[in-house]
This record gives sequence, structure tokens and C-alpha cells, in this order.
Amino acid sequence: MRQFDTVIRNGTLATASDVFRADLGISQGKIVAIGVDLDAGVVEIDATGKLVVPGGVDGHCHLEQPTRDGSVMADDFFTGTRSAACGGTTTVIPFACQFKGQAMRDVIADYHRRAAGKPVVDYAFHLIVSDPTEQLLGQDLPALIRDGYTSFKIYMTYDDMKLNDRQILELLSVARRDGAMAMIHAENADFIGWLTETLLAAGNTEPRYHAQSRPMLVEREATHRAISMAELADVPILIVHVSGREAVEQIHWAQGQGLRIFAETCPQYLVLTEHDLAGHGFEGAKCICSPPPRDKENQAVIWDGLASGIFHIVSSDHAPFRYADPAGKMIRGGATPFNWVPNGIPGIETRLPILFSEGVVKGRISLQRFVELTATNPAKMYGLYPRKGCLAIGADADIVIYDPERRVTITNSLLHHNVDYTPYEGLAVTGWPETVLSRGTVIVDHGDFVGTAGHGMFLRCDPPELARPKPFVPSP
Ligand code: DUC
Ligand code: ZN
Ligand code: ZN
Repeated sequence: MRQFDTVIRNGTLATASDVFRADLGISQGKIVAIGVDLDAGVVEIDATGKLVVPGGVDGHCHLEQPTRDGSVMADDFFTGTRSAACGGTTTVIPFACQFKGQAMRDVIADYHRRAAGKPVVDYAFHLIVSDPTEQLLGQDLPALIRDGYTSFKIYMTYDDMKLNDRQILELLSVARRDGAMAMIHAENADFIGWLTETLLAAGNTEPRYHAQSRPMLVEREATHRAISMAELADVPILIVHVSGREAVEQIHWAQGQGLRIFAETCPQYLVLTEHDLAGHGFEGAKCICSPPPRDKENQAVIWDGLASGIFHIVSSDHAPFRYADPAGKMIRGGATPFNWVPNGIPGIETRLPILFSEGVVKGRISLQRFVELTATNPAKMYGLYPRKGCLAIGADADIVIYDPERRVTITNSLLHHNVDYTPYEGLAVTGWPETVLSRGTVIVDHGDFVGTAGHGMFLRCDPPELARPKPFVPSP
């Protein structure tokens, strides 16, 4: 008789393609059996009435990322990954961000030092390229891609990050040649700069004006330009944090032309609106992120795109700035002008519960699509599949036992990040991760965090198949 390290018994397994009743056997951190009436495990977990899904892969989050304005991210690689784990995410891909003048190798070394001994779940790094010198394009970036850093983000806005079109094209050429996934933040910097100055000159400084400084057309124009550059360079790209209809239309059009344009959205564009920026006093700053949340109609368009396949992944864009903190949203006091408020909201723990409740429970997306958007596709997008993102023999035993019926009203004290608020305070959801395993080790047990700092391993990513210029055709 074969004995497993762990057997998860009687659950309903859900993958990106199927939902079925089975037991799941784990040995040495890997899934080694899926079947009925499996032999005993040293550890037996009863999943009767529960869903068993692949651990979430959060393909876009920011942890302990230094900034240039004096703000400080509140989550390090321990608190951020603890929060991820408690929300059912077992792989995170934060960014290693280059500032102008920095060598990318030094940046990577710095982030590895920051992470050392802290992550409780496995992690990889995307690069952010803000200084595409000849040395970076010709030597450093190709070498880093070979070393397992196979995705990088390009900013079209933010003064200290933005690249011009020529620089973006140079980077896309590297992505094409060396097989990396280019992620693009698509907002027009000059439009934003002009609108911001106009608003400030009229004395409009409150958080709600953040949304007026970045209307949809700012995103639409940049999305179209990013698509055009990808077409010119003949390379797939991912448009990140898509917020509404006008950007979705551009992406849908491009996909219809046969261009390999992938799209990401985030929970904030599904449940928040620009009205949340107009909260009491300065409270709206809690929801300042870029692009900003839009309105109900735009939310509906994003939901349609999730259901129809226009979108490929749902990420958190967790950017953890505290609210009542001079290193956070109140960097210039309790009336910080909107253009100084650090951009970003926390959401690494609430990503799965919000998408499950608003999406699956409300009938907007299937359970399989939920798994695909939150785990399978992000693993494919970044060269981690099939080690991550699936329930299959040989995959890492990163597994969430999900209680589909538990009702939770989200409140900050429930969460495990180091931020002093959640933008989802008071949101009632159905379904919550109950028990979470990372490589076979229980790290969340019936809602209690039991993981350890340093358990998380650094992952080198393969060149993602999705980043190939032409679809892969198997030879006969
Ligand atoms: N927008 C970004 O581009 N990054 C971090 C957070 C945000 O709102
Ligand atoms: Zn961005
Ligand atoms: Zn981001």
C-alpha cells in the first residue's frame, strides 16, 4: 500500500478546464496522485463540501519597493506574502524597479537582499526598466532574461519611469528576440501633466480630482499606441491594469486583427468607482490608484471582457501605502494634493475572495474561468506553468481548500497586510480560503496563518510561451 505525505479527501477539484470530485495525494511537495479512494496520507485533510483549487498566482504586486518621493511601502516580503497566503495566493511576482542611472544587476541584488529570509510563499521578480541604455538593451537585459527574469514592465507615464516611444520599441525588440513578456502601463504622461496643472491652477486639489486628471481617453490613447508599437515590433504584450470600456475596445479591436495583445485587470476596477475617491474629507485618497476606478458602466464592460476572454489575468496591483501616515497617503499632511498622494491600494489578500464572490457566486464567470484568471493564466503568462497554476501530477502542491459558502464582511482587522486600511471595508463576500498549502506544507490552517518566513523559494521563470511572436505549432 502506498502512503502519501498528505491526502486531501472528498473535495471538489476545479481546474481551468474541469470541475470534478476526487482525492488528491501529495508527496515531497508535489501533487503525485488524483483519483478516488486514494490510500492513506500521513496527514489527512477532509475537504468535504469544499473546493480544491490551484494556489493563486498574483502576477502584479508591489512589495518593499523603494520610491523617489519619500513614501514607503508598508508591506515587506514577510507581511505582503503572509497576506497573500491568507487570501489563497501561493505565488507572487512583485517588481524589481530600476531608477535612472542604476545597473539592473544591482537592482536585482538589492531586491534579493530585501527578500532574503522573509517570503512565506514562492516568488519571482518582474523587472521595471526606466533606463534603457545600450548596455541594458544589449547586455544586461538579455542576460537577466536567460537567468529567469523573463518579464519586464514599461511605463508610459510617471516622470521618473516613463519611456518614449523609441525607447519602448527598443525594449520590445529585446522582448521579441529573447522571449520575454513586456507589460505596459498605458497612460499618456503629457495629457496627465497638462490636466493636473490645469486642475491645480483652479484650486482643485482633493483626492477626487485624481480621476479627472486621468480620464479614460488618457488610457485609451496610450493603449492604442502600445498596441501599435507591439504590432510594429511584431511581439506580444500585456496591457496591465485595464480600467474600462475605451481601453477594452482598443484591445478587442487588436485581438480581432490577430495581434497577440493580452490584458490584465484588477478587483479595484470591478467593485470601486470614482465616487470612492470623493469620500469624506481626505478618505478618498484610500482609493487613489492609476488608472483610477471608473463607473458602473465601465465595471460592466470589464466583467463582460472577463467572461468573453478579452482578459487573460486578474492581478491585485497591491501597492501598500498606509493612510494615516506621512510616509503614506498623507505624505504632505491630511490635505495632501491629489498629485502627491502615492498611487496604489492594498489588495493582495482580497483578490481571490472578491473575484470569487462577485464573479462566480453572482454568475458572471464560471469556476473554471476563476481558476484560469487567478492562477493558470498568470503562471502561463510568466513562464511558471505547469509547475504553478494547475492541479496536475508533478505540479507543486500549491493548493487552496476554498469554502464557497463562508460569508465574510471585509474589514481591515481581518487582513494580514501591514496597511492601516482596506479600500473594501464593509464589502460582503461569499466564499473564503480556508486552508492553504505551499509545496505541500500547510501555511494557512482553517483561516489561521501557520506559515514561516523564509519558506518561500525564489522562482526562475522560463521564457513564457505566450510571449512568442507566432503561435506555437507542434510538429507532426
Ligand atoms: N499604479 C501603478 O502603476 N503602480 C502602482 C499602483 C498604481 O496605482
Ligand atoms: Zn502600472
Ligand atoms: Zn502596479
